[in-house]
Amino acid sequence: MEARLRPTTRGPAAPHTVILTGAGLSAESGLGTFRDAQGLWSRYNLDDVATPEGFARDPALVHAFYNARRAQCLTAQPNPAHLALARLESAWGDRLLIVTQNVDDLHERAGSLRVLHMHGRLNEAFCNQCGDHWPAPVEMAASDRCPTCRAQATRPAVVWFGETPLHLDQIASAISGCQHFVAIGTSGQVYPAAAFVQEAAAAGATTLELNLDRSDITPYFDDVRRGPASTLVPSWVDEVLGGSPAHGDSP
Ligand code: BV8
Repeated sequence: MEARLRPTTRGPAAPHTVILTGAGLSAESGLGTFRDAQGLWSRYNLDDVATPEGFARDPALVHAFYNARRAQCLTAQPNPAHLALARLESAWGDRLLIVTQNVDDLHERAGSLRVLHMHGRLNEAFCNQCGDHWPAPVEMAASDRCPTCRAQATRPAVVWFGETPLHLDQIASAISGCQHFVAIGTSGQVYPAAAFVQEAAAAGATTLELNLDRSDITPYFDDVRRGPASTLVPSWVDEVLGGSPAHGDSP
């Protein structure tokens, strides 16, 4: 990937850079990843806690799974990787789009404003009856009632396996028009997110992977850098912004 990303055209403010983030970005904030050695899927059965069928079978187990993660999220802090991406956005504005698979709010708490949560958000609740959304309480339970229709049909506003991810049209449009695609801290095992790099490459974008280890999609990237996000991401942002935080390309 060229060291300095510069928009080559002054077209409409479509993002010239799309960044896909995964659980590895929040790992150094203390939030568990899914598929690493001690990952969440080594302690929970995905089918029991991250599918609509699992929720229908045992809502209490699913609420306990998300209540624990929601509580953990409250005490977690954005790490230097989240902060660096917020700095990049303040330099590039709407020429940068972050698409995250993460359901935590660390991007937002670091200051990022343009973030699409394609797998939903831990701090949001949803009513299966009327479709309303509201800020989730830390502890949700099957007996909770929807604040709008009063039905006992509330659930975490996250996208489970077999459910359609959010913002796919906006993501597809951004990827088809971007010049640079970067994936940070994702194992590339969950679709459709795992296919974004191939879509970006087919659209002519340069592709860069920042990850601690090799992922399932490493072979699809032009450039791959290995290391923990909390050091890799800030140094990459410094590099693309011209070497020091003070510099910044105008979008
Ligand atoms: C869909 C919920 C149709 C919220 C999640 C057969 C039947 C049915 C479906 C499928 C099928 N085969 C494939 C599918 C599709 C399925 C899928 O992909 N299954 C997989 C398991 C094969 N996908 C779906 O069902 C999706 N929906 O397909 O609908 C459709 C499709 C297109 C268009 C219309 C309709 C829905 C997927 C969403 C599922 N929900 N989460 C929650 O509980 O969080 S997915 C879950 O995995 C999380 O969201 C997580 O973010 C995501 C991806 O994982 P990663 O973020 O990559 O995390 P992981 O632990 O895997 O990896 C961590 C990485 O970080 C590693 O690479 C590691 O090296 C790195 N790392 C670690 N530490 C660091 C680090 N990197 C840097 N620094 C560090 N310090």
